[in-house]
Amino acid sequence: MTIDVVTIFPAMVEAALAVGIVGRAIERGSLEVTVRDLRAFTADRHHVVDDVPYGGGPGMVMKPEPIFRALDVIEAERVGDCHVVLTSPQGSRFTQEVARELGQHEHVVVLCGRYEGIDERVRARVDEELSIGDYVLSGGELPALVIIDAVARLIPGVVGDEQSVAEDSFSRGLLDFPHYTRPAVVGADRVPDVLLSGNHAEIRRWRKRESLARTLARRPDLLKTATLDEEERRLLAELKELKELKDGRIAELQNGKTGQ
Ligand code: 4HQ
Repeated sequence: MTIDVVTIFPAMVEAALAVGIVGRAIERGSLEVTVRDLRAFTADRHHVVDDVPYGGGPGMVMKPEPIFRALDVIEAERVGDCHVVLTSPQGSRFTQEVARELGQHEHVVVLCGRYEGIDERVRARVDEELSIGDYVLSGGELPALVIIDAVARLIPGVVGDEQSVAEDSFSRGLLDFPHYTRPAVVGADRVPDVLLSGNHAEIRRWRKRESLARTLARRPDLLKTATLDEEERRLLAELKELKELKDGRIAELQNGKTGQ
């Protein structure tokens, strides 16, 4: 898979891509990323990439022609279809599922916006507009890096342990279970006995239960789409019943029914 990133801050993107799991993937050739400096596609002496907005108002808008020239060059270099992504708060939400879909494309181009945004006519050359979340960033570089990181992890061999990718919380649609390492005791805080028991069936069950309990407490929305096995469905039913009992008791206490 190849990814082209178009940005006015190539050094920022390159620095982040040089380290960690993504850095190693690129080194090994599991993933090819070319970072393109948008200013290299300007035609004027000062390499201007922005201009004032028609209609007035604050801020600047990214000029369309440098972006068009960058896309022309990339599409001429890459054999086959390029899937063009624009990062913007107006995009659809980038999720693990979208990461999986992006990974199916041979060539992906990520356009990083800056300033108030991009000239609307660029959208005609964009296949998919993606937002990494509902907050305002200064540019599309961090979203591009988020997208590349999530996509790279799904390429076979990029994450050392395939098992850990398959078990990653969002692969299973559930939140992760709690993790512990040595020492077994820190102050008064002990590692749960089951993890020291050596009973692997019990450990598996405990982890499933913890994953489900956390998801139910923190992200119940995820349970609508998670794929659960038989045991998980049973554990979830148990947890929901417990929660109902607990909520019932709290309501009773608040109504002053208990202890009277
Ligand atoms: N921006 N998810 C404005 C974002 C963003 C986001 C990127 C800020 C583009 C022009 N992009 N620029 N959130 O906030 O993707």
